[in-house]
Amino acid sequence: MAYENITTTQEDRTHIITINRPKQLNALNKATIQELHDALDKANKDEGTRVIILTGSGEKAFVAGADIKEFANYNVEQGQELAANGQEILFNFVQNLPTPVIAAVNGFALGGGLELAMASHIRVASENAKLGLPEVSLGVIPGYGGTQRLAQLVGRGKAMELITTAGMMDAKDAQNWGLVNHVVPQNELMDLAKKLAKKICNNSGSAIKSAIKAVNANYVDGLNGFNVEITEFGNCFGTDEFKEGTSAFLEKRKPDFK
Ligand code: DAK
Repeated sequence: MAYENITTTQEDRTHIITINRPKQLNALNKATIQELHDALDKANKDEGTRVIILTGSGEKAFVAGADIKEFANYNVEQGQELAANGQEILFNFVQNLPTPVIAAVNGFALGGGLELAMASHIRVASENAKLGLPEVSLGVIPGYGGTQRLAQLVGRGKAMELITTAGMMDAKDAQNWGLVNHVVPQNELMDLAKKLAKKICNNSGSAIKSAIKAVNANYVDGLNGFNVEITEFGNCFGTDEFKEGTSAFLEKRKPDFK
């Protein structure tokens, strides 16, 4: 599939998706959101892919937000429709993807960019990263899940401060607040993301899929996360990977998860 706004590469079992609109600091327009959906869907369905890394091209930005030029003229209906559509095809889609997604935040992650990073399962950042939800400075609010996910990650008080001041956190602050897991110099960022990906690849894909479902269940209205955990835990016992994992342990060898 030919993409105009992203590039994709496969390294062993890790699929790397790079948002590639450097002149616009990788801002997300509708076409980019659709391409990201298509690429993530394809990678998730590819049996040779176990982890996905999302990053931005260049050294300045992961994603500097939704494309302001594109949404500047939307009306109320278009705003609601596009927020709902974007949440479904990209942001909720990423959060619920059975294949783990690591966001390698290589610079500005603002607005929709931070929302994309927050929807990802793991976030790592370069030292120059700046993260924020500046939407209220434009007269809108975060529309791709940011009001919910930021509060879940850093707590309601800090989320309120960051959103209402339209401020930016530097990478170290973001790490201290639990918004990103690790901070490294920019030239080490992809190596770190790939190292984490490699560790994930050594484990059972079916168990990871169940774990993602169970963790996410806490954030779904009407679902009891503990009950989902019990169901998913039980399901693991019916998988070949459980048999392989336990046999490998008992036979004192490394498991070979296909
Ligand atoms: N959209 C479009 N173009 C952008 C952009 C953006 N978000 N961010 C940067 N650019 C473009 C700039 O216009 C500039 O283009 P040229 O003028 O060269 O043509 C180029 O990227 C370089 O940017 P700067 O010259 O501004 O670079 P600086 O180093 O001076 O500043 C910056 C970097 C990241 C601090 C600054 O560019 C900036 O403040 N960018 C905007 C950040 C921002 O406010 N992002 C949007 C957050 S709001 C919706 C759902 C969700 C949303 C909206 C609608 N619907 C469902 C309808 C979410 C909204 C947001 O994400």
